[in-house]
Amino acid sequence: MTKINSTPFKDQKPGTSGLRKKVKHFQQAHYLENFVQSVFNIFDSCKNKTLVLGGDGRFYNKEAIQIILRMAAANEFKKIIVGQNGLLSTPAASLLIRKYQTDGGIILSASHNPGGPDADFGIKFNSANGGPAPEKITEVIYKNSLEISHYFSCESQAVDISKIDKIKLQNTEIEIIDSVIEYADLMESIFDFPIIRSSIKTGSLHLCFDAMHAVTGPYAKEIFVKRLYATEDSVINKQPSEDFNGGHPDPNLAHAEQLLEVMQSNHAPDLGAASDGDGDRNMILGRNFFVTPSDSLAIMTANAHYIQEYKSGPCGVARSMPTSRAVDIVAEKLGIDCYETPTGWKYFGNLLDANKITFCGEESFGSGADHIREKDGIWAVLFWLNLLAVKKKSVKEIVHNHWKTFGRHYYERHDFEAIDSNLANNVMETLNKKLANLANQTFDSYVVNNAYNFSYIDPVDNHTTHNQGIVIEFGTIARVIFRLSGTGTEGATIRVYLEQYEHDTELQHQEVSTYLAPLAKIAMEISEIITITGRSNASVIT
Ligand code: G16
Repeated sequence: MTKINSTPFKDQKPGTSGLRKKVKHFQQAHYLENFVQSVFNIFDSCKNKTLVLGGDGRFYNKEAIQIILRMAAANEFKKIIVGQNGLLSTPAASLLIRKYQTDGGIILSASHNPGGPDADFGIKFNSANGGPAPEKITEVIYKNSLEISHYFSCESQAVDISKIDKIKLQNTEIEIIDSVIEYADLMESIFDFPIIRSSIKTGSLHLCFDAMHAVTGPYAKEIFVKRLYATEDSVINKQPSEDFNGGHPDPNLAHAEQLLEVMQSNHAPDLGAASDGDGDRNMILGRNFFVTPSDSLAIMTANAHYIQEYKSGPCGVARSMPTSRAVDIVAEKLGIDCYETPTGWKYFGNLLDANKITFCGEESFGSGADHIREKDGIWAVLFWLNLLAVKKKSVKEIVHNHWKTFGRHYYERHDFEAIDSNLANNVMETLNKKLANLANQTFDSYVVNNAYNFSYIDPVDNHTTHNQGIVIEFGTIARVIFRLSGTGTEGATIRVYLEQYEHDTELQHQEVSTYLAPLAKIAMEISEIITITGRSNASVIT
């Protein structure tokens, strides 16, 4: 074991989902090591501790795994469970932490951000419940990173993680396991594979899944092709690549172009779906039809009883604050609780552990349930496949019927990316200053009835989180929300969320941007984004 002296980096505060920076930033001497030691230092002693380790396979994944294994051995961990070739989707890592009751796990991913030597890398710690470490732990990690003076490592040749095996590195056992099988088994235990398989075999259900050259390729092949008999070409972009084949592994209408083309063609399959870099996000499409993530959560909740595993209905649901309120209406009708949390999957962990919720979801293309403690892209696709196989209706019909019953929440997110941080902070400060005087002000025909900076008190442990975004409500019908992203790696990203409820079935089929245009104009006016940042348009609209 070698003790290596180091000095703190001041920028290792975990964001919405761990530490995300440019690869080159991580490659600075001692940078990754400092953060990893700061994680290890949350344990009084690492002896008798076991961790899961894996990542989405992006550039620097392989090197980082070797660095972490050497450090784990030097810190005298009992055991590290590593995905073969260093690959684990985020949901699979969460499952393994829970299944093997480890003390947590380290996941290497920058999620939906691009990969490659000039792109992004990330690392996050998940706790023993399988979920992203809650704030009280990330705060300790950050504090450790500011006080660090040394880390431990050891001399060793690269550990061969290409084969299923058990190896000793000093006194630490390294177990290399299949990255896919146990996750696929879990999915098979939740969903009705025979009914999905039979619909696929008889040709009444066709799927196109876009793995976006990211980690889900091998999972999709095992589950959709091998176990559910979908044709080989039902999974596209299935070969994981270190730079996602030059693409942006973000499953949305802006980045999943090939899938979109398939779903708009004359022979489009019944369900189109995509996942992101690390497999926790999902996008659901019907033939020439997009399902917003917020609607997807509401529809899952309303239709849970069609899926055997959830036949008695969810015990409760949760959504992040900027996610549309579509699920709230369903929850009210079902008579179950609906929680509103800050953005970040970590805030769902306590609610899931306390059995207060079964499903949770976010506008940022994330949905999941109580089977693990991460959002789960393939789980969501299987949910929809199972639903289509049972209901024998198209995606579009299911969504339209949902709107007819519950009303439609028109929804759009406008991202202003890579803004100078000072200017972005200026926008948020301007909004904060205006909050006190916004109530009762009229913009067009919209009257503000409430304006606030969102705070959250965790109902399980009473931990309070402040400053989670500015919300401006126009009655119960419409909202605009502003917050700074916590996942970007370049300057700051301002997210503007627009939402408006439409109960009139005659008005539920308008073009989204047109319908929301008046609200978008008001959001620009109140926030002064254009004047302050000099940007007249959002970089991406989803
Ligand atoms: C992460 C978090 C999500 C969050 C998303 C966007 O997802 O786990 O909870 O909604 O980032 O966060 P922000 O708006 O702060 O950029 P992922 O898939 O990137 O890990």
